[in-house]
Amino acid sequence: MDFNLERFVFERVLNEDLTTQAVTLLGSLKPNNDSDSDGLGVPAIVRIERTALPTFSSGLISTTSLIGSTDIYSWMFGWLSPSQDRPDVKINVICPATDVHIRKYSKQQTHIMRETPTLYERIVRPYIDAFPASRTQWIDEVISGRSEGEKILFRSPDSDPFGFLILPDMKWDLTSTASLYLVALMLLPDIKCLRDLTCLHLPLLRSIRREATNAVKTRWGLEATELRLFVHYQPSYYHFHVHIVNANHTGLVGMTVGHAHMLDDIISLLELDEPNGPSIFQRMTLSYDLGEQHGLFAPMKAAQVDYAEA
Ligand code: M7G
Repeated sequence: MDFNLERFVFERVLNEDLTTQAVTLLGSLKPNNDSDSDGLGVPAIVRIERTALPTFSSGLISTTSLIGSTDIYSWMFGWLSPSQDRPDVKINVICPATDVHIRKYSKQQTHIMRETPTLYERIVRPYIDAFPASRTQWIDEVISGRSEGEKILFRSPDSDPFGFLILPDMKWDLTSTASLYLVALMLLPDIKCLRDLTCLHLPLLRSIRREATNAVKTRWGLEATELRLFVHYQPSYYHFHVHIVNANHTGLVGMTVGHAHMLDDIISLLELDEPNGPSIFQRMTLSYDLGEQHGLFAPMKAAQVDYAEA
């Protein structure tokens, strides 16, 4: 997909993050062919975040250079002035953006939800099952090799029922080891989330830990202790994956207590499980924060027990 940001028509600011000096904009991208249209474009989210500049300018991006692109997602460097060697900003574009994207990236209050196994069965599992396949289209593109094929760092044999691949996450700029961010994606869609994990998956989880550590050590010279491996609950995409991040790259949105679960802890908990009984993740209450715009928010909020009265 061709992204010429001059075709972006700004509508409103979805969010501004003063800590990272990032701004997320909603607008539309006009079609390439001017003659074809009544001028209406497709919804687009453009998130502009600072790279290593001492000051931020929201001025016009004069040049862009694509880092990667899959399905409706593209990420690129941007130059505010073409003379600079180093890019000024990293830009993520989602186009066409769905309502789910717009809600996810909008500023919102979060609440802590306690999800018992019963609430999981009654509310969360049906929500996951109803997720449209289009939401994980980007994962199909990557696994089939149609997208980002040249970036794959490790891939299990396709015959392996618990196979996975490792590649740079689109959150990473592929350049700075300090912000190294990779993702391990299961080849098959059977495991949707943390709740599905059992001790049968221990070889898979240990294998992800081993291969991620090896790949990072060989290519970027980081030790195992310099990596933070974690799993999100709730994730944005219900196709099992593990986040692999430089341990010193902290303060990211996806690292809050409750939302991020250390892979080491997950392995350790599953090791304590009885081999034939239900998994710890099928038995425990999981607590996490949920934004008011999240699709699970309303039913989960309505089902919460008031602990002040319990
Ligand atoms: P998540 O926990 O489901 O959602 O993780 P999050 O976005 O709230 O963290 C999915 C991970 O996949 C995130 O770290 C995304 O940055 C990453 N990711 C998402 N997309 C659409 C792509 C993509 O197209 N390519 C790559 N390489 N990574 C992606």
